Amino acid sequence: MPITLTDAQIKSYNENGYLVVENVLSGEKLAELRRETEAVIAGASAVTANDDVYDLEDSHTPSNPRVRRIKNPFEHFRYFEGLARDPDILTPLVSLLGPDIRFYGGKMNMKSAGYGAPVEWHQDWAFYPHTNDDVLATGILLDDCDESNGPLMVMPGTHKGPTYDHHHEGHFCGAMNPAMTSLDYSKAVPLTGKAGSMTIHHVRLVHGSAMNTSNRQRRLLLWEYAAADAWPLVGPKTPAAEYDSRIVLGRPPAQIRVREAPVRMPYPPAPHQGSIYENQKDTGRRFFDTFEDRQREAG
Ligand SMILES: O=C(O)CCC(=O)C(=O)O
Repeated sequence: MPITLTDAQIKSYNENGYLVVENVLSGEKLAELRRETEAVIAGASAVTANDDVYDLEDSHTPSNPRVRRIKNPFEHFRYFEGLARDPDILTPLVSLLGPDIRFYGGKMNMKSAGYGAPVEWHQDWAFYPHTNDDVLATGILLDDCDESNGPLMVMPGTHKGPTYDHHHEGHFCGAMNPAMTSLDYSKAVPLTGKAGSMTIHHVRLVHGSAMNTSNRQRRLLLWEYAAADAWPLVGPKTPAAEYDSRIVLGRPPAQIRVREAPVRMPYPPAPHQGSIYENQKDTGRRFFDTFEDRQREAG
């Protein structure tokens, strides 16, 4: 049975900007997600450079495939297209977004054991502001996730605060400058849980994640959803004519809803356009250690 959020969970989401919901996918459904993911990853052995599907670690070679992200899996693979519409994922969102929900986009982020790359602090809103902020991202955990394999980390309550600058030297870089905010990052909460759990974070919530230092991988399927009457200000990521095909629950809206929220546009674009990993290459002010930093420190 799909899960409906409790009043306490809804209150907590509204106050803190995040939730972890347990047992959203289990048994054969979780096994199928893992199988389908592994089949896509196996395809990376034929690839030498980033393309429309694969974002590769710098150390990737076809004989030793290292995939950092599967880009837009719903566009390339029928199974993932169906999963974006799965009632087990959508039902808990109804109390947060309303009965009409549009799928905005998604990706699978992989953090391989021992070197999986960090993601610098950012707000998704800086990448894709909408006419209102009833927008969120869900994260299905494919693997048990604890503090050592690079969980998503969130800064509670920041979804009610400012939109931070995500630019560096005049270009969007998809990362905040941690030194330029008064946030106390020691208060970050790791979103840990068993495989099959689903994280939910508000589009304005500050979040990031550290390198995976464990000997276990951490795969996270991130799906982004919006209230159907929130219209993206950046794009179009999806051609307007196809937009209603992305309504995954309920109906397209008769009108778009505009509600005030602090917006910064992600322009001019990052010199390294592509995934967040590519964008953040230009940040020049890292918070999280990378594998290369650790190697340098080890001499
Ligand atoms: O994979 C992660 O740990 C964080 C990913 C993320 O925040 C993003 O891709 O926007």
